[in-house]
Amino acid sequence: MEILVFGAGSLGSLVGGLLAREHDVSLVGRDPHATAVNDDGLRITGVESVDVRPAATTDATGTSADLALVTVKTYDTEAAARTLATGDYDAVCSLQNGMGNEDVLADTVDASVLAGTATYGARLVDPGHVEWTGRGTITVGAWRPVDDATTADRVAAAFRAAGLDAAATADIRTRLWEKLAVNAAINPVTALSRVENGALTERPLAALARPAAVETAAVARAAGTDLDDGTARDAAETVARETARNRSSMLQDVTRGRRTEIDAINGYVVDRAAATGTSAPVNRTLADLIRGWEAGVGVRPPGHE
Ligand code: KPL
Repeated sequence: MEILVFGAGSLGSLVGGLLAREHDVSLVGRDPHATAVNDDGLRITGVESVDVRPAATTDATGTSADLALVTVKTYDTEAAARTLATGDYDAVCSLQNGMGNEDVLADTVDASVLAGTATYGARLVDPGHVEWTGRGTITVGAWRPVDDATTADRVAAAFRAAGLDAAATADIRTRLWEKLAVNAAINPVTALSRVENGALTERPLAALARPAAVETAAVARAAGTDLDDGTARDAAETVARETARNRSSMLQDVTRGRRTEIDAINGYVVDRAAATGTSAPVNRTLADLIRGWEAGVGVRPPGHE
């Protein structure tokens, strides 16, 4: 399968690199990473060591592929969708954190749109080198058309053919809320405490991460998605354990002084709570702390105060 991975950061490089063992993969990323991959290939170390030679570019305008995987940060989804709209893809699949990405893709790109969740842990070490810090799973499902199970099955099978742990589901909307609970629990707490994911399996941080996940499940139910507290809590704990040595993407963002995905994660939970007449005080506190940090270091864009 021809696969374009739009967003060769940590997760995109890891997933794209693993897929390149079996498929014809092109990474879309920034320099110097894209040039290093083109010149010397992509090196994956950690859970497994893999050396592959996917193509890499900084500009995906007008390209075509069977599948475009979107792995950019949530605040870059609109720009990615506009670029993808200039090309030709049978299917586009978001593997991003947070909520709202699929609607942006479906509104802009003329292709089948899939939603996906990924719990793999990854860290970009150097240009051309990504560390695989935790085994995970990938789940994909039809977003538009809502009943396009064939495309979801085909994409999951392509992932599995390359050795990834992947499955298709008919209930991707519930899975997205479950993954949101995982990110709402893990990302801001690890970023604020500057710890690896595994620290959230123990006190004192477990006592903060757990209610963030449970609160997200309550908001999901208020918004019409049947996610129970235990499922959300167990999902967050399982991912924290299985990616114990990973530095979450939000911790990597704050360490590098970059904007985070807080608005699409805990910020989204708070917004949906307000819209459905519930409250989410733990998520609000975590969102406010991260937003305060972003404002303090000057990475919060105007209009997002
Ligand atoms: O999605 C992640 C992230 O860091 O953004 C998890 C799965 C929590 C891995 O760290």
